[in-house]
Amino acid sequence: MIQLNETPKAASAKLVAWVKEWAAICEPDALYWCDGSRAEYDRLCEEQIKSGLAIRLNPKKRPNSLLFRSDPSDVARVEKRTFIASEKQEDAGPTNNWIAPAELKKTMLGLYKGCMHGRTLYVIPFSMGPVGSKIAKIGVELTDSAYVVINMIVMTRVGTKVLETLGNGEFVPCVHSVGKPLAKGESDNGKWPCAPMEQKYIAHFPETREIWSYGSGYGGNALLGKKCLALRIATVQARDEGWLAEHMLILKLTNPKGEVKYVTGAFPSACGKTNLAMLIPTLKGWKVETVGDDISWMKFDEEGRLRAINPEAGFFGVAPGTSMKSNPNAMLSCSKDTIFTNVALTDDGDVWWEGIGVDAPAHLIDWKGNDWKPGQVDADGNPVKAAHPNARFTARACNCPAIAPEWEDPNGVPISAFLFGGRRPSTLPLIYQARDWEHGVFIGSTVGSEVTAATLDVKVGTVRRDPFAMLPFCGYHMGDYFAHWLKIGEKGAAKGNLPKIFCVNWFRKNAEGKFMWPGFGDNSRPLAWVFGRCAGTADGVDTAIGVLPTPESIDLTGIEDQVSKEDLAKLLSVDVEGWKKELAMIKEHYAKFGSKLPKALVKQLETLEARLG
Ligand code: SAT
Ligand code: MN
Repeated sequence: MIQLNETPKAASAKLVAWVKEWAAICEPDALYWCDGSRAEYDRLCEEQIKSGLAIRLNPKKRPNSLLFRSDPSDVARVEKRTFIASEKQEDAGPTNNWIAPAELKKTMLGLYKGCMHGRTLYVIPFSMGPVGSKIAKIGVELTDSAYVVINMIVMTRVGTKVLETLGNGEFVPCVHSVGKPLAKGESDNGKWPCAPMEQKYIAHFPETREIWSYGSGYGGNALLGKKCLALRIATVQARDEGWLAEHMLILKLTNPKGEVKYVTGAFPSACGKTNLAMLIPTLKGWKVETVGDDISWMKFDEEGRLRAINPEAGFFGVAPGTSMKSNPNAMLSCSKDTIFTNVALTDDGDVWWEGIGVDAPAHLIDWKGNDWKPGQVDADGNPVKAAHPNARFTARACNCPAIAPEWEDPNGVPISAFLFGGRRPSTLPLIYQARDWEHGVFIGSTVGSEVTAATLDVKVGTVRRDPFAMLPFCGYHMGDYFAHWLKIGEKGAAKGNLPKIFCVNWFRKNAEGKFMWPGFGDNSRPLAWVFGRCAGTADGVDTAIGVLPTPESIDLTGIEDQVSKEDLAKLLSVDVEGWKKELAMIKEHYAKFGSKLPKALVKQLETLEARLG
């Protein structure tokens, strides 16, 4: 093995020894310590282009941007190959896959042995959160994928400064390999390297805070700072240390008087979370700015307020459906300095995807690298998509026009409200407020969303329960996680500065199956109510399910022709029959957690049942 650069002076003996140990297992041809510099990023991009794995997009259209096409078998996070390997199965709980850590390590070490033949082992020191922030955490990822390195440079803070901050301190060790060793003289030949499905493992060892990933090069399977560290491992750390690691956007809301509140929100996938984080209000005088679009880490400050940081530095956004209409700020974020994966390529070297807001040109190269024309169908007569539905853009947060100036404040921003939401065509009102923290935890624990596409093994149209939008992201037993949320409430109650909790639903449909609420920028209207409730200026009425806005307290100025008074009344009413069905579904959902389901939540359920009459 050759070492391509010097071991950084700031690297601790412990870190160096750990790197050495893994190099001996994986047997790479070369070892390289990443410094996170621009020159390094550019060099790695050039290497990827030369090796045929990436295409440079037309710099006049998409400056400094690349397109990658993954293997068709490696296009998304694979939940069925994701494991929480706690010592006891019970600690992983009913929502996680489990294998005993010793057994899993044995299997994976067998795979790791010699897995980096013909490749370079990159060492990526990274910080989740502003370097040096008290809320931030440091990880070190070992990977044999240069694609992972450049994505980590965009999505996290990488480099020597991280090592200097780390010193001799603790880091989360993250090991990753694409699982495709090369024979002597063999190269990838422009083909995305990965291992077959049954050899893919995304493994978390919560007790030892380790992450081992093998066989996939895509997204959350491979960029280990994101879901693996910032959620699955961080939830365990947060439980032990008394803070919150959540799958939440963070937005800054400014009212016409210039007053500011920060709001976080948890939504299952396909509910427009990134759109909400970057929303452009239609309500005059209001402003939304982005602090984060996916993950929020929150710790109490001295005043008992939860302060949040976005542990990430970029957006790993779903491209299809993103347009100048649905999310102009996301479109502008990926207008330059962006890594695209599995989108379509235009003849003039730009990108295209379904729902980009402009018609497809007469010819494209699709995400599989094949010629594509509009209206093309496969052998079964189904339309062929030009971009994969989970095609992504990896864009720098600093390129987002709506990024809040304080998004990198190491102290975080004080949170006034939590939103929980899902895609619910019936029953759930547009918005309501929890009566108190415990009720809010009940709402979070019962989040559900309609399954819209064949993305999961669940039938389209059914409601999939996704508590706190954390179903695949909680590193321990979900029942204990609910208990942790209740404990945070007890801890925060004394100082009286706990965020208020709300449930939102932009997706209610009428009898004709049409959306009753326009959504997008008009979601600023319920947000204004949230602001008002936090400021003590907005009216609400206590109902069986929680506090609903009075119809007058939702500002419809300018959209009176889109939302009638009757529609608004319906959007803000309690559908007792629907809620009775909902109760039955919640009971079924809760049954999964057995004796770990906190008593306080059982009581919430009973209270709701009694209030519905
Ligand atoms: O692939 S990621 O985990 O980064 C995104 C997602 O699937 O939620
Ligand atoms: Mn997410």
